[in-house]
Amino acid sequence: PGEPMNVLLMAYGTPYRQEEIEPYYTDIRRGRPPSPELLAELAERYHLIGRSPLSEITYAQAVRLEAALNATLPLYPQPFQSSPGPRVRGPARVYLGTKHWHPFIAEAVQAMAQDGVKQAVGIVAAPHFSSRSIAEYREKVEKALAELGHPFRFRLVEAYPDHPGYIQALAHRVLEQVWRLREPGRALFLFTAHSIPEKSAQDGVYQAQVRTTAERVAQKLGLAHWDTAWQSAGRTPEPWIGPDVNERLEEAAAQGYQEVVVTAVGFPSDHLEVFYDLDYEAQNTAARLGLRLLRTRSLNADPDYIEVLRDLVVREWNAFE
Ligand code: FEC
Repeated sequence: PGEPMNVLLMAYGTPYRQEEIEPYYTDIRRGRPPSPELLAELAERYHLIGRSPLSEITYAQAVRLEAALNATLPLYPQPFQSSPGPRVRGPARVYLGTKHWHPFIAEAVQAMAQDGVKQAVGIVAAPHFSSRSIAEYREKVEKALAELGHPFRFRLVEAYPDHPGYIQALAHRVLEQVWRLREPGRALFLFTAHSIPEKSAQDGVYQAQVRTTAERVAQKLGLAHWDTAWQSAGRTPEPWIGPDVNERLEEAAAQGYQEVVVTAVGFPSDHLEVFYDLDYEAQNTAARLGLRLLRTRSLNADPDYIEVLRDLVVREWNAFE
């Protein structure tokens, strides 16, 4: 009783400055520095998009989630049956930890321990479970907790591929693109998520969750033609799950589609892999194929997505016995 609702919001992290690209990339590669060619190629991708807005968006999500948790009035008309609010109406505190750059997850856990946190809920700004995403966030929290002698109890929201508010928020944005189509009934709707190596995806959980999200959105909008595809596969020789979004666009052109709407359901926020991989690379592929490609805008720190995070966090907090 009286314990504030402590939340650890986690996301991928991005370098703030150009000179941080190398150590960031080294962290992603688990401490192995990239070759000069790989580094130059990544720096060029950042250069082409200007810079990634991921850190600002993640920060805005944390600030707004904290405000939503502390609000006594709902900030947004509820599109779904949402949870009533914190059981203990103390001040809620949201800490921010990112996987591959500052503030690192371990730094956030340390700050929480210093503040005397006894119990906390974690949530990742990524809706689908995979051994290369949510599982790694959990490992990082658990390692930091173990190093500090387990200062607080921790529960993690594992995944939310079919949360009704999340589906509603996506459907709302896909609909904005439907309005722009010349022939909505003849367009292909592609729902993408980050590819992962095949060997990390053998249980099929990740693919099934992404499929569920796509299916729910398609059902809600009554989309006639839709599919899932994978994007942003890493630059490694091992096989990654496919089809890659660019391959799927080739296939779409061969199938006679003229308009395609792509929605990156695996990422709530705008960042390098939306602005480069979709808006630059996939757009170039589409142009080459004579396809009209429209990209659905991201959820970012918009109130409907914040309400989804709030609902999930409150439910998880209430699951502490
Ligand atoms: O805007 C930005 O600066 C950061 C964008 C960014 C997001 C992101 C999300 C995910 N990743 C996932 C898996 C992998 C695996 C590897 C990998 C590599 C990279 C590289 C960059 C990068 N990722 Fe990422 N990812 C983002 C950025 N990612 C840069 C390194 C260059 C490259 O390969 O393109 C391969 C690691 C290895 O080499 O061992 C695997 C997954 C997600 C979605 C879930 C999440 O957000 O956590 C899964 C955003």
